[in-house]
Amino acid sequence: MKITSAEFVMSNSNVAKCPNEPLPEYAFIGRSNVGKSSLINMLVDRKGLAKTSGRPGKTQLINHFKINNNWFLVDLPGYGYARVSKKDKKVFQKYITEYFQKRKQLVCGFVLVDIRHDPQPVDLEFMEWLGTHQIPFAIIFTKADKLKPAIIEKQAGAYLQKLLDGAWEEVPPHFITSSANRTGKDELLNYIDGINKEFFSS
Ligand SMILES: Nc1nc2c(ncn2[C@@H]2O[C@H](COP(=O)(O)OP(=O)(O)O)[C@@H](O)[C@H]2O)c(=O)[nH]1
Ligand SMILES: [Mg+2]
Repeated sequence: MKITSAEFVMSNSNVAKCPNEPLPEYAFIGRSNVGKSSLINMLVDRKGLAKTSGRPGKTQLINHFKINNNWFLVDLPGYGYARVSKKDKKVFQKYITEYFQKRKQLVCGFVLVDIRHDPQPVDLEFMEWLGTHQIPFAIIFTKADKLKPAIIEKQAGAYLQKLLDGAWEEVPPHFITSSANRTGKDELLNYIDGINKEFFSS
């Protein structure tokens, strides 16, 4: 798929106020600094479209970008737990769970994980939460440029094997990417293109 246009539409923390056009939407989620904003910029070839930062983000907003006038990419802030003081129970931040539960246009969530790291509890719990709520998602391994080529597939394979050793019966679709050297761009855009075609033909 060729990207012909990419524009920022709006930021907000209220799911009800997100764009109401019936267009397919893809959301990027993961811990702060995993590379969500960089990946969006890399995919659409627009440096600085999504704000990137060396420091974990402070703003908690849902950012919509309209691509090719036909579908949306959504940049979310890093997730983490919000403590429910009463029972001291850990839950995900409200705007994130609301977004994933209420957003009808969402066709796929992309859960980003740093390819250098072993599975982290917060990522595993979020994937489990998505599974429980039957929200389709794929895993995107980021920062592949930080590993030697021979190690990349091995590290991704080990990560997926740990999912299989845990609660998952099969591994979700997954992609190996690097925003720094543009690895995985065509694969991801093809994947999105396929889902878009299904969306518009149904
Ligand atoms: N080496 C390398 N660094 C990256 C890559 N993607 C993001 N970064 C760096 O990681 C930091 C966080 O990136 P950002 O996109 O803001 O992460 P976000 O918080 O998940 O949106 C920045 O310093 C980026 O330059 C990548 O593919 N390779
Ligand atoms: Mg970001």
